Amino acid sequence: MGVVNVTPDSFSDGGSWFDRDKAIGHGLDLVAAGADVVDVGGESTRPGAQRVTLEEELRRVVPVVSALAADGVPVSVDTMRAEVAEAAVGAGARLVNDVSGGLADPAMARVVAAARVPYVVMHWRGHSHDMYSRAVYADVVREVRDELLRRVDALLGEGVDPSMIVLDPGLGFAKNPASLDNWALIAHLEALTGTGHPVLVGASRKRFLGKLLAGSDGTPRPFAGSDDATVAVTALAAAAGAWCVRVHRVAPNADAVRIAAAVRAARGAGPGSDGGEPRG
Ligand code: PMM
Repeated sequence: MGVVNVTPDSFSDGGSWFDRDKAIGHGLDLVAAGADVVDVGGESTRPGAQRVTLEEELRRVVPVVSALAADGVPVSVDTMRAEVAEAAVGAGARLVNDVSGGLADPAMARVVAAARVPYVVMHWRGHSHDMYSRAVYADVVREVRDELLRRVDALLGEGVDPSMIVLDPGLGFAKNPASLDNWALIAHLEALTGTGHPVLVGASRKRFLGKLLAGSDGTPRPFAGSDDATVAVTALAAAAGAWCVRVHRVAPNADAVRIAAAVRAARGAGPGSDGGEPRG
């Protein structure tokens, strides 16, 4: 999944694709680089971000979704608002990606249930302006899984088809970048893959990577400087069974996904597995 942020202020790509034509061109470039889906968002979720209005989000997102979809691109819409999801699906989006997992807008469940499109339910504890104050965990892996499963139950109760639900640990969202929160979730992805739902991982250019890769004076690595680290996380996540990775630079991550798939296939066919004859 390649990212197109139609925003002036996203932390990871700093407004590069705010212009509509540039956003559309970038989406097409991401597909050429190997993206299976292009995620179009009009609201920045960087730590501390304030919300945009509904009208502004619609104005940013819908024309880009519609142009890319008309070009045959599989488009996902990154939104917490039911009205934006509905308009984007009407404009051709094939997936709804909701960083709030349906918590920000009670109407979202009804919209995705009616649209019958895959729905990414991310772990979320509140809007970006104060999300770090909510990053308090006794056992981050268990709590994230349990909170996501509670969301799944609520969504099923509102008529969402379980086979349409994709789970996402929400790396960087209400996770302390200076703690092991994000790393624990990556290390124990099986807590989510074991639920039977496909899993999406969004590590690309996140603050916790820059923190890990800080210089000797403690200055975090700038966002674009963590692209290689993103590829490393992609390889690990894909090898652990992630269904999708959401990334800014598609080509090297697409390679990493293919490598992980080859390793998984070889593991399945290797000695002692059910997938093939023991060798040697
Ligand atoms: N991260 C961002 C935005 N949308 N969606 C999902 N499903 N998972 C994520 O981790 C995620 C997301 C923030 O990153 P950006 O500002 O670089 O787009």
